Amino acid sequence: MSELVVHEAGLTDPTQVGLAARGLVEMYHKAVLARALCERMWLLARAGKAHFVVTCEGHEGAQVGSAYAVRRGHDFVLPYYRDLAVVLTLGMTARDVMLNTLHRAADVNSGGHQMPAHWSHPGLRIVSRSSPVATQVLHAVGIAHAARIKGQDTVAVVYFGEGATSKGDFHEGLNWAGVFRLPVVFICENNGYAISVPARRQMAVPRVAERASAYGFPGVTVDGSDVVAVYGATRQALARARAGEGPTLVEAVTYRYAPHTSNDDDRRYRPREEVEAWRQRDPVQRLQSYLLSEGLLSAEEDQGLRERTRQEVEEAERFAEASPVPRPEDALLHIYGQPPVRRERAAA
Ligand SMILES: Cc1ncc(C[n+]2csc(CCOP(=O)(O)OP(=O)(O)O)c2C)c(N)n1
Ligand SMILES: [Mg+2]
Repeated sequence: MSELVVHEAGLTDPTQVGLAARGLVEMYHKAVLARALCERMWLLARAGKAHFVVTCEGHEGAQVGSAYAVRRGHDFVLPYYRDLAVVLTLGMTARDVMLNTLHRAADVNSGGHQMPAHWSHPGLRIVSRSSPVATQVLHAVGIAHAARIKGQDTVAVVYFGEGATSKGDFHEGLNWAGVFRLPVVFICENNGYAISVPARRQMAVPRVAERASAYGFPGVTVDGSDVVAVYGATRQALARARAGEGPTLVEAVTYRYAPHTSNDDDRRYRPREEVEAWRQRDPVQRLQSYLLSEGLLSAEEDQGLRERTRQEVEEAERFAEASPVPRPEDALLHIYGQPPVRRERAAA
């Protein structure tokens, strides 16, 4: 297991992981867009327009950094509900997110059928998940095994929180992937809490990454607020998987600033000082400072990017609000191969 390297200021040198300026600015745009969408989603929840929101503030470094390493539309990605910035980096748009948040019929994820934040997009190979935590780990291992049998060079990339690593599904999935050296990358976003339960009540080891050694493959821990470090670790894990060398467990240490979901009140289990301390290491601000100080983005360009992003979110919200809600008679669409016949009609 690697030691966690934390750069209190600045970022890992991007040239070490093959990242050029253009890539960094693209990542920054995705992170800024995710943050702006999150802020808007909370307002929509408070206004009663969105019945349930899950946001990712604080996780952008872990999410954008890892997703940027994926071969988009080629590798299969199984995100979890927290992964708004993952799906944006893979190619979902602000409109896609708003149609999902406002439960519209045109929602690409499920046409308003699934719970919000159950991300999926067939064209981008983003695979829908079930609500019970960690079940997507087994789906990813199955997809990776299928790729192996078919001789394809696709990798399955699966995301989950540290709370999910207490589930049997996690251990069964890692065990199988280790035994068959499958092309799968396990990405844990360790934010220290599973709703109100702190990590020390979930596991008796300090790092999730330690668990990989029990299944015969490497585990690495990276600073989740260093977008470049996360990219580098994920890129390496994907290369290993594609070369037939088997799985890797990547643990990105991060924090969520907001409550678990719009149904949670985190003031009951987290001191405000703790949240504030993590905000000082904000992944989006760190990337912004790096770009400005290295002259990769001027203050004017930064302002322009933020303004365009704000407009993108506003436009997406207006578009989704004007878009029709699903029709009641479509409630069973895509659920059964043969729609069930109502009992009284069947009896007649
Ligand atoms: C099997 C199961 N148990 C409980 C829940 C309720 N639940 C939803 S999210 C969650 C916390 C998961 O925490 P973690 O995996 O650390 O992810 P985070 O939300 O912190 O990103 C729980 C307990 C569930 N969905 N499935
Ligand atoms: Mg967690």
